[in-house]
Amino acid sequence: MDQDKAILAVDIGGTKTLVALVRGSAVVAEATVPTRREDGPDHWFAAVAATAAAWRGQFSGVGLAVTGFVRNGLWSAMNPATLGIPPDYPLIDRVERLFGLPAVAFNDAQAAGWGEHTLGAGQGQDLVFLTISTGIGGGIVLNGRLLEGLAGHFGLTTDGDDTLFLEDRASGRWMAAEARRQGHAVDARQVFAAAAAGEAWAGDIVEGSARSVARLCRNIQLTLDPPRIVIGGGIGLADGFIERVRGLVVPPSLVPPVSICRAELGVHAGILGIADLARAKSLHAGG
Ligand code: BMX
Repeated sequence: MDQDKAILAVDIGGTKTLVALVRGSAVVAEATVPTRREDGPDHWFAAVAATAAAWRGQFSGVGLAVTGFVRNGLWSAMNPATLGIPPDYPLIDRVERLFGLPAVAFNDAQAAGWGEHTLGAGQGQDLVFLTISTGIGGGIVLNGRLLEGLAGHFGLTTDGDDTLFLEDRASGRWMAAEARRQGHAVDARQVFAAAAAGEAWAGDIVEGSARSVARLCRNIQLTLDPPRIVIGGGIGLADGFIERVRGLVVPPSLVPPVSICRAELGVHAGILGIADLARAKSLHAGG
C-alpha cells in the first residue's frame, strides 16, 4: 500500500451519511447525503460509491462508522427506529467486494469515541464518548483500547420499564415525537429554538432529555470512573444542552461529579476515528 494514500471514511447515521477522504488527521474531501431509510444498505453503499467515484485510486482502504451493532463483519440494528438494518447484513464482505479494498467497520459512536480520544477532547486519555443524536450511542476507551461489540450502546439501556429504551425518552428522535404528541409539528432543532424563545413546553422537553443524560453520566461514573465524559451529536452539542446536563448530574456522595466536556471534532469525529482504525488494518494487509 502507498503509505501516503488516504482512507475512504463513511459515517452512516440514522438521518444522514457523511462520505470523506481522510489522509492522516486531515479531511481532504467530503460530501453528505441523506440516509434514505426506506432504501436499505445495498442502496446506501451504492450512493457512497457514487459519491466517492471522483476519489477512486486515492484511497487504500475503507472505514465504516455505522449506527447499529457490528460484530464479525456483520451489521444489525439494535433499535430499528433509529435505522432499520436487515439482521446480520454482511457489511465487510459487501463493501470489500464493492471497492476491492480492505474495509473496517465499527459502530458510529465507538468510532467517534476513538476520534475524540486520538485527536479531540480526549487528549489521548481514556474516555467515555456519548452521542446524543437520532439515537443515543457511546464509545468507551479504557486502558487505551476501544471497546467493541455492544460496548457503548447506552441508548438501549432501560430504567424500570424494560420496554422503554433510554434513547426513546432522550434522543433527538424522542424530542420531535414528544413535541408532536403535544401538538407541535417540529423537529429537535426547532424544539431547542422554542426553548430558547421561552416556550415552556419546549424547555420541559429539553430538560427531560438532559435529566436522563445526566442520570446516565452518573451511572457511567460509578461503572467506569473515566477521566472524562465527552458529549457530541446534534443534540449533545446544541446550545446549552451540556450545561443543563452538568447542572443535573447528582454525583455519588463523597466525590465530585464526573468531568463532562464538549466533543471537539463535531461531525468529523466518526470519520477521523474510523480512518485511524482502518489505516491500521490497511497497513497490516499490506494494502
Ligand atoms: C442506536 C443504535 C446505536 C447507535 C445510536 C446512535 C441502531 C440502528 N443504532 O442506539 O448503534 O450508535 O442509536 O445512532 O440500533 P445515530 O444514528 O443517532 O448516530
